[in-house]
Amino acid sequence: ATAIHRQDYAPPAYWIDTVELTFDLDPAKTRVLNKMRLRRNPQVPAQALRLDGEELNLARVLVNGAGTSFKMDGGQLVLENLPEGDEPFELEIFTTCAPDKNTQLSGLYVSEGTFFTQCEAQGFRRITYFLDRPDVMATYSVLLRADKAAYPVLLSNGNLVESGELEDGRHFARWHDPHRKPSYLFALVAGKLVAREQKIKSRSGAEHLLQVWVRAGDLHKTEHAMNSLMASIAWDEARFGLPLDLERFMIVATSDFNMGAMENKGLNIFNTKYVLASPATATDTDFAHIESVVGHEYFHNWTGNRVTCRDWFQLSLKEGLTVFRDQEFSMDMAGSPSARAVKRIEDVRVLRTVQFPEDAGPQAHPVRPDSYVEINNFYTVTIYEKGAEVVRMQHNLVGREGFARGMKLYFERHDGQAVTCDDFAQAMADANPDSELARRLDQFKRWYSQAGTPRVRAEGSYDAQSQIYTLTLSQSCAPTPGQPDKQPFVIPVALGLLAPDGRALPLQLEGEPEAGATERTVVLAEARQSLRFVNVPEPPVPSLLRGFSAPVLLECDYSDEDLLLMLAHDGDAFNRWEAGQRLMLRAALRQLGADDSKPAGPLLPPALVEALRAVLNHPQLDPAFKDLVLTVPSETYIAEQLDEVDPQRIHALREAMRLELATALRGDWAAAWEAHRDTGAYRPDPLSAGRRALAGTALAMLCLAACQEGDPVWPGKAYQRFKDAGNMTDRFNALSALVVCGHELAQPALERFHALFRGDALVIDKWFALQASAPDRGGRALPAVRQLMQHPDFQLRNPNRARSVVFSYCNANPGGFHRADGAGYAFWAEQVLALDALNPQVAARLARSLDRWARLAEPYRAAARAAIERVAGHDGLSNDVREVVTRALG
Ligand code: HT7
Ligand code: ZN
Repeated sequence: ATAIHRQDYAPPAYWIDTVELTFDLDPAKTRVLNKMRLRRNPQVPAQALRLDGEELNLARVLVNGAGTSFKMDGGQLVLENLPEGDEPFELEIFTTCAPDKNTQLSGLYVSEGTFFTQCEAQGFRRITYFLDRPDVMATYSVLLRADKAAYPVLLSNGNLVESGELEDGRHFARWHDPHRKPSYLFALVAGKLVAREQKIKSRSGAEHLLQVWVRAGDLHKTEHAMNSLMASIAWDEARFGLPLDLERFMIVATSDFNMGAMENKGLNIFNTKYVLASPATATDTDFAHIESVVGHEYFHNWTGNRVTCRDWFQLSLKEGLTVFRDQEFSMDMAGSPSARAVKRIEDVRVLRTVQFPEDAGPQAHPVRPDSYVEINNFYTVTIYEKGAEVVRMQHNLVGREGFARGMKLYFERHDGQAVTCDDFAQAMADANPDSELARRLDQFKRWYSQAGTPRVRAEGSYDAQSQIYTLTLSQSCAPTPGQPDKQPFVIPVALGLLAPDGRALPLQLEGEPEAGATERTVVLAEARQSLRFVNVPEPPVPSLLRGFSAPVLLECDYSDEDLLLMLAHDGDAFNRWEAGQRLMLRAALRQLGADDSKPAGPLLPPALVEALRAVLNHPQLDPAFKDLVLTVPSETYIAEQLDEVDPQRIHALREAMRLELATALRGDWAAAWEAHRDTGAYRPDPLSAGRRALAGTALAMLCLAACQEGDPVWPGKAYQRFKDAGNMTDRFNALSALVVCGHELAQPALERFHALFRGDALVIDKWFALQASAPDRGGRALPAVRQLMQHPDFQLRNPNRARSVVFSYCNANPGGFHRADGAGYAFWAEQVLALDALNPQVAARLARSLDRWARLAEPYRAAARAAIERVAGHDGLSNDVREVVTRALG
């Protein structure tokens, strides 16, 4: 397969104005009639029409009603004898496809007897021949015909125009979407479904019908999704003035889906995981994810659908912006400043533990990539999460009002168009001509073109006599594949200065007439820059990169005392949390740097333990925030700080640190459990979710300490909690506490859990995932995983189930996966190949588990390399997996 390059972009040779699709739906052989009106693009030299197609059976091609000659070339349907001139012409194409054979879940497929489509990025070409690229936008009319008993509900984009009966027990529905759209936003659904409905009025007084479609037994689990949709609609109108532009907005849930959800115009299709929730079956995390994914897909209606991408290199134009919008939505919904900070910390944790490693490894790519082989491999954390950070920095540089102005201009200029990341940044800058963004736009755009995480180094010096504090900031960025040299980035650094007693000092830069606020954002744009703060009465501690104002690695030689001061007093909740993380990380790295793997004394310094105790017992702090502060940095995050990684050593060390925290704070954990265990009637709001999270961590810590000492009391309490919990969060936390500490009550609890929730696929996914990520205990994880795969409920072809077992083991169980005998890696290779035969997109995601193999210490490194080579050497590998392993081997 050949790479596609951004620089080769050329506009299409033809435009497609209208598309009339007729489907005769049949799982084994669906007939598709595609009638299009096309015209030549006068801006492009005359040439043949080349239509994309994949796994289609072509029956007939007519041009203006008459047969025509055509040829096939590399899967494309090529038409050379088309009418000349600028007049539109009609092209009719008859094809068939086999939805029940479609295990890739791209194009038209069947899930539990219902037809679904997934067209992003290039699935439409698996339904009919088409110019399957996002800059070709057309108006769609769709006629669906199917057996009425088997497929009573027939849905497509837009408005229902007509429906009725046909002969032989069949029926039809005709849909028309008034909005022009690219093919990747086309959708249809046909099957036995029921809907929760809600009528709403928007600010303008327009009425809309909202529907959430699910299988009959799931209707009672759709209230939260519907509430989330209504909240999303209200939020987008209030914050950005963007109304719902459709009479009908539908969400449909399927249990077979490659990703989270899809923003098809007016007919969003969701993984059931992000729709279905009841207090008895879904955790607080599930509820929060549903709110943010429903929001994300809804927000795409403007950022993605009304204004779409010119080509797939611009994917972050819609994804980065829409992630930024869903993050802001969740923060605004969370309400309190502390709940906002918790959300920000959670988002940054994902960025640092998943995106930073991607940006430092063999798959590193810019937010706007320069080339790809398989576009599905580029739905990455860099495009999504780093892309959102790039939008957030623009927001920080122009301010909240300025950002709203920029959005308004963006839609004024580009509504109905397919555009580029440059167009977005230009609109932001033009709407804010006096901003730092406008002044430095070209340089700022390096965030789109240069891969890698910049490293910012901060050095401070205080002169008591002049009362001047000088802060020197410098930046660098390591080479990434294909980009050996990096130019300086524009880095907004939000900062404050803390006095030795923790007070926030007013900030006055040299040359300014008077002191201003206690926080400000400075812009680092050179390789090295110095700032001189005047009238600083005492040597300050700099609180830098507040709220994680830029996606960089910050290095500063803080003393332990500085960090303890920030942990106790920093006015910025993010940096307060960050100080605790730095202290724990420092303790971990100290031990990893020691020759002896057995620590002489405690791993966590007593002052840190006391500081963490103070946070845990603090009367004012939010429980969710406490829970985050008391969580030891992840193994991936610790590993990222090292040049050579011994995963077993890191795992053992982190477990030892957790045990120390569990035993040293035993009484405090018990008090926290008592104080937070009851949250009253279940509500998924951030405050009560935070209380449950802290109670869950407390219980886990207490079980850990107890199991270590053979004390049966806390495991007994956990088992009791597991049995009588009133909601899934408490029940699952108790179950997990037993499994993680390895108590004998874990087994009966697991059996009981399965019996209670048998038949509820999403809950059984949790049951599988918990066991697949359970501690290794002398090599037991891998055999346990193999056994789970023999369970009658296991099936590899269902992506959620594959993720719950195979991905959980390979990505969320480092102690079990990184075996010295290489058996974990051999299992990975086996599963990548097995999945590749069914679903290359999902296989390619699993293939990413060994991205960072080259940094592993021996014997892991050689074994990992051998496993990757085994996959790479396999005949008939998909483009998806081949691209990943080729990059991995470099
Ligand atoms: N825009 C959607 C992307 C998506 C997708 C991409 C490739 C293959 C399958 C897929 N399902 C959904 C999801 C989103 O970001 O909103
Ligand atoms: Zn998206």
